[in-house]
Amino acid sequence: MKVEAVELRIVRMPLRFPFETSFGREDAKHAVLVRAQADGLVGWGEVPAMAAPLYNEETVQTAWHVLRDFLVPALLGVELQHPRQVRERLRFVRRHHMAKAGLEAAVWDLYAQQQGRSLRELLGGVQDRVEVGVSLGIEATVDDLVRRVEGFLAEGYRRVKVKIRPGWDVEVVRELRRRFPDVPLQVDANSAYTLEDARVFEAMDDLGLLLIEQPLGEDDLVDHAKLQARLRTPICLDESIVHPHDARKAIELGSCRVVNIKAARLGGLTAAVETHDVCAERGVPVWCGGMLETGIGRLANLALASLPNFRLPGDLSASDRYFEEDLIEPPVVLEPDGTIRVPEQVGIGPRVRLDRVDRVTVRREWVRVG
Ligand code: SMG
Ligand code: MG
Repeated sequence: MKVEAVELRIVRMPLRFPFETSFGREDAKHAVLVRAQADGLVGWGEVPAMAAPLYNEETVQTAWHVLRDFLVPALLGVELQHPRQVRERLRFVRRHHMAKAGLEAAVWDLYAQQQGRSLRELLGGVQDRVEVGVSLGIEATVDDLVRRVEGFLAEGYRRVKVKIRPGWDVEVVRELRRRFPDVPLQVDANSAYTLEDARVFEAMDDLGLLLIEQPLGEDDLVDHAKLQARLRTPICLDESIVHPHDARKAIELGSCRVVNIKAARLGGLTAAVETHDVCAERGVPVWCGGMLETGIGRLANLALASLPNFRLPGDLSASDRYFEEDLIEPPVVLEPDGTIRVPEQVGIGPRVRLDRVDRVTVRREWVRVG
């Protein structure tokens, strides 16, 4: 298979509700969509970067630049036997994992269609539905947060994750635990603390949390190991794990007991599967993280989350958690048992509604051979 042409688009999708984390507030989801053509087929991938480099170093603009000027030209016209070869082909560009992941995802979708198979099958997925949870941003008041949690529980979500930051942590989580004594609950700090704040996490240690996600610096496996040694609650790393070998090192150091897997952060589905395997071999459970993806990225995440070592509910909510109208049809929906079905159709599954993509596109350009 040879990719003949790639269309890049920057899209901006208004969020139904603003989403606030320890690093800022978002009113819209920005992404780069990658539409790749080969042999009369079209494959889609998503770069779920943000408008600003707050979660990691990438933005939709950096992804646009790196895709347009380096990654896409390096892939066009190249004979590929399997999408796993994309990672090697793009290795000459350092980092820019989200940009790489978006392009690789489009090739996975193309290849799956060419083979007449689902992405789930190709990746080695074994579950036909995956357990999911909802991720909640920081709200104006604890009462507002409680009301939002009630709403999502009523919709059928079974696991709740809340964002924390200094000043919005122990008291908030304690109150949630008081109001929802049995709900599987976890927190995500997005690197907002240092080891000097260990008492914050010690104070949360008896609240029965599933895990504490990325409490400390993204580049700090050593202090995470020190913190984990002081806690019974598992630490889960997100931002720190950008390569499969980071997972191995974190596990060996004792920096975490659970790993969040995002193909976007790791540079693609190939690296995500490898990270899954590294963790599985060491008996460490993983779960699928999210970046408020549009349906395009969401479907790929679902396929990934069907691998056997995804043993905790993912940040994989239904399309209507974030969007009035998703880019795919049918949209991703929550089943009454709090799961989401993994598509069985070829490729990523549901079709992409180009008319809707057009409506949210703010920039587009074709990149072709020559
Ligand atoms: O996709 O439902 C989702 C969002 C999940 O909280 C989520 N993602 O650090 O895990 C994380 C955050 C990163 C994005 S915050 C804008
Ligand atoms: Mg996180």
